[in-house]
Amino acid sequence: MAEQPILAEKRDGYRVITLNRPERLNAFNEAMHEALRTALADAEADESCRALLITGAGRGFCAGQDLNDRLAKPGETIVLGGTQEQYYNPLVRKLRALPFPVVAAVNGVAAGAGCNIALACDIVIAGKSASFVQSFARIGLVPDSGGTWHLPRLVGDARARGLALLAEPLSAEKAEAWGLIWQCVDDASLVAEAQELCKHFAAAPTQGLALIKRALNASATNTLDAQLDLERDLQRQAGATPDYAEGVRAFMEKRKPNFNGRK
Ligand code: LHQ
Repeated sequence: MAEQPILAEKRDGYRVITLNRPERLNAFNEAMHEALRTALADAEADESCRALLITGAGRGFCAGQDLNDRLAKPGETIVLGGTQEQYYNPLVRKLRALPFPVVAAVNGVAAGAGCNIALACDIVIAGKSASFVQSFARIGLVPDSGGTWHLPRLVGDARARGLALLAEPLSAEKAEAWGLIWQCVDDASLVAEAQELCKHFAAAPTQGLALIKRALNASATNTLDAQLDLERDLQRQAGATPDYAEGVRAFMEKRKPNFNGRK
């Protein structure tokens, strides 16, 4: 039987999804997209899931689209766009909207859509040997999966243009220095560090964190006025959660809070 394209594990308070096509550096085919979509829906439906870790099997994180599925025969023109509509765009939207933090543990090269899927996660940590490549320009394509949106916002226009037009790999250390990712760590400690982050989130006020995600997602396109109104509305919702009451009580009583999470 063929290997499963996605490995999904349930841990205490969080889930781990491993992209699992290591012989192709975890490049996406349709089976992998379908399996990932199901795994994300399962995690969202499970109220005990308060964080998600996404990583890759083997030496790569994800090499984007499996190009074997997109090889034009001589004289043939391949029409692209459908895969974005059907798979990549809903995936990016889902990662941004999930009601808990998503941690990408980038264990090796993240190229093409694989790079931009990592950048759509809430926290990106990478091992020192990992790299980030906007490889699209090498094959005549345009960065997709939110790349042209996230890149300038993360690293500024000059660096976004350099990365997209030159398609050269950026080391994990430089990615951290440029603000493309949260943190670069030793390869040997990547898994442990990512798990620590997820354990932290699994004990955090999850509904509040989901509202933070909403506020930050909206801030990229909102005016200050609109964002102030949104903050007021989201704060009202956050203030109505049992976790807010518990957080303040715990602070006053000088003890660790015991948050409910998504309930
Ligand atoms: C691969 C791939 C791959 C198949 C490595 N496919 N086999 C959306 C919708 C529609 C159309 C197109 O695009 C998109 C979005 C996109 O993602 S477009 C961008 C697609 N990705 C790329 O262009 C990246 C292609 N890969 C590479 O440039 C290199 O493999 C990188 C820089 C990722 C890693 O280089 P190396 O570390 O030198 O590894 P390698 O090239 O030797 O790869 C290892 C194996 O993985 C190799 O197979 P082999 O049988 O020779 O061992 C590669 O053919 C295979 N592989 N990426 N995307």
